[in-house]
Amino acid sequence: MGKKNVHLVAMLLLLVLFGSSCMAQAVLNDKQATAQTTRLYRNMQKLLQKGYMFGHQDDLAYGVGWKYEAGRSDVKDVTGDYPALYGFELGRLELGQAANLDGVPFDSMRQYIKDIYQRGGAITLSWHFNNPLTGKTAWDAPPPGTVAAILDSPATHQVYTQWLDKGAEFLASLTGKKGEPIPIIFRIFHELNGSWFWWGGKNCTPGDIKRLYQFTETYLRDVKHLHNLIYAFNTDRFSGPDEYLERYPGNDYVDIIGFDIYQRKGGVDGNRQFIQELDKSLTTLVDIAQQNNKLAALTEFGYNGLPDSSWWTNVFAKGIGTHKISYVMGWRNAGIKDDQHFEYYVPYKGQISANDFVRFSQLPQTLFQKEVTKVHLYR
Ligand code: BMA
Repeated sequence: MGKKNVHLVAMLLLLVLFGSSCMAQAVLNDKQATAQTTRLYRNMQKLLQKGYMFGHQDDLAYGVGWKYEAGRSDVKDVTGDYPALYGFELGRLELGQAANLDGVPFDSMRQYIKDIYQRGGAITLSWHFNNPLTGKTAWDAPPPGTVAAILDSPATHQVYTQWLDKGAEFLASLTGKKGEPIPIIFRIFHELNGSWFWWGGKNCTPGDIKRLYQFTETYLRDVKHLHNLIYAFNTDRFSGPDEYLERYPGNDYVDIIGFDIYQRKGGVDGNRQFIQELDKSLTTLVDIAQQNNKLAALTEFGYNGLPDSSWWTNVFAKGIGTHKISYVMGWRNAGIKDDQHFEYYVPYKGQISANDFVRFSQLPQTLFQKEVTKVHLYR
């Protein structure tokens, strides 16, 4: 190759490299996002090269057989480290109640969130808010029309915005040592392709839920001036890209895309099917994320009661494989609930999958608190 050609090839290579790194750079939609929020999002993107953060819902509030013990966590009891990401739930905040629908006091939640931020963990919030048309719970889906009523009926609209005001007040109270707002991955209207919540599936039209998503985000950002929110759009399990995108409010409203999935069938077949479904769905998700410059995440997962002693490394980690996702979040360790049903998705000390969970936590691609503290998510 002549000298000229070498230069030409080198320039082309630089262009390709520069071009692809530019394309890969996802940017938050909120142009006024706080410095810490922008940094968290950027650092989450960088972390994709290392692996995925492990998250757990209500991790610090309670676990199997215990409640509200300072510093305790089932994840830490088993692995010696906290999760890297922590989920909390806002349901009943809209009613002005002191505790959420699972009994977690909002004052404690605020303190957990401050402590987590202080040690460099990431926080995500969901909101099973009541039905503003019927006044019943989030699961009160029929009659259809709640979403349309929020958009079009002044009375329902007012109830809804008053609820958002209460949410905004709590969100604004989440501040760091210097008064800076703590960044929150906000997972509103979760599982919106399923029909079990008033905002999902056949309980509203895709057009209406998109409008409500857009309205809600615009209201929180421009009327309530919240600039610490990273919006995570998420469906439940889905059949393919068409179903996934049917209710997508648009690239200008979404920063992270994810889905929720639970394993319900056990045994060799159940495991195989779960690995295949995870792999297939993550392939689609990460494709969509790359095409739209978004981050991908497994926003909620679980296998209730963890009856398989090698589930973490043999099933879950295999399903995730090498897909480039930012985090995975296990749902809550409620233990035995008031209705006598048990519910937990992360092992407690002595649980049969506990040893395997330790092995899982030691895989190079799984990130827990100590690892993310080192990289300074907010710096
Ligand atoms: C569900 C269950 C319920 C809980 C609700 C909201 O998946 O865990 O027990 O009340 O989430 O957190």
